[in-house]
Amino acid sequence: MHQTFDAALEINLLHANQQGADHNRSHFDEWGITCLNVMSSPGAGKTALLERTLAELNHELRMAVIEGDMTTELDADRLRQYNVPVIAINTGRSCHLDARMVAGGIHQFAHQYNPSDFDLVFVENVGNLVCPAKFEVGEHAKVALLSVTEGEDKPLKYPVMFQEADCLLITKLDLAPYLDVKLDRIVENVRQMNSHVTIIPVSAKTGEGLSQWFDWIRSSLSHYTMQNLPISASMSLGG
Ligand SMILES: Nc1nc2c(ncn2[C@@H]2O[C@H](COP(=O)(O)OP(=O)(O)OP(=O)(O)O)[C@@H](O)[C@H]2O)c(=O)[nH]1
Ligand SMILES: [Zn+2]
Ligand SMILES: [Zn+2]
Repeated sequence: MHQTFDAALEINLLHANQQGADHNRSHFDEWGITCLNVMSSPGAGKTALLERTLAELNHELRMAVIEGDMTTELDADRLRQYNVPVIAINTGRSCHLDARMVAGGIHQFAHQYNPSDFDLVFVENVGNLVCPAKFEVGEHAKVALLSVTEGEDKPLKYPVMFQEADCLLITKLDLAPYLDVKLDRIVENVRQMNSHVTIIPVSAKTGEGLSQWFDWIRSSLSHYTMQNLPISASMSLGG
């Protein structure tokens, strides 16, 4: 009999992946790096957002990118122009990055650079609205993008990504006037799936909303760095 879905196999896969993700996160914690996993369907604007972010936060933060793509280095080459380390990972047939692939990227990064010199690593996941949300890679927080061109119903039809996100960026805001899309409905549908997520409408083209995105990055950085200070350091900070 043809079986399309094997729940036990999926549970085993996710369990093994979780261990790999914990390993990756312990590296980031040891180096004092915050890791953000950036996810969306293909073309929602992940690379464009990272281009603006690398350009505008370069003087303030030391950043690197682990760039996942199925076969090309097109995105990695776009981001390399911003003079930050970009480690490209080709996933081949896989439609998402898993913890093991990202571990390869992290070890390569640590071999080429001194990781303790960095504050922030972005993982740009493979464009796919479903699988990336299920496979943790060792990130501290998940950032999901939904472009206004995708339609208001996507949070309802593809709930996992929206349930998992810590920050949701509604992208390509500059295009909203040309579409029959209501921003309020997108926000309402996202809220139905996740009442806590921070929602920020942005345009990488005009720059609208980016300062709020940068503030969210700053606040998550201080949150995770404080959490991961060695006990002696956090005690001495306490008084
Ligand atoms: N008008 C407009 N276009 C945008 C914006 N952000 C991205 N785009 C365009 O949308 C297309 C896809 O953007 P990318 O940044 O490559 O999208 P991506 O999510 O990285 O795509 P994949 O990595 O292939 O999944 C490009 O043609 C961008 O120029 C925006 O804010 N406004
Ligand atoms: Zn991209
Ligand atoms: Zn997949």
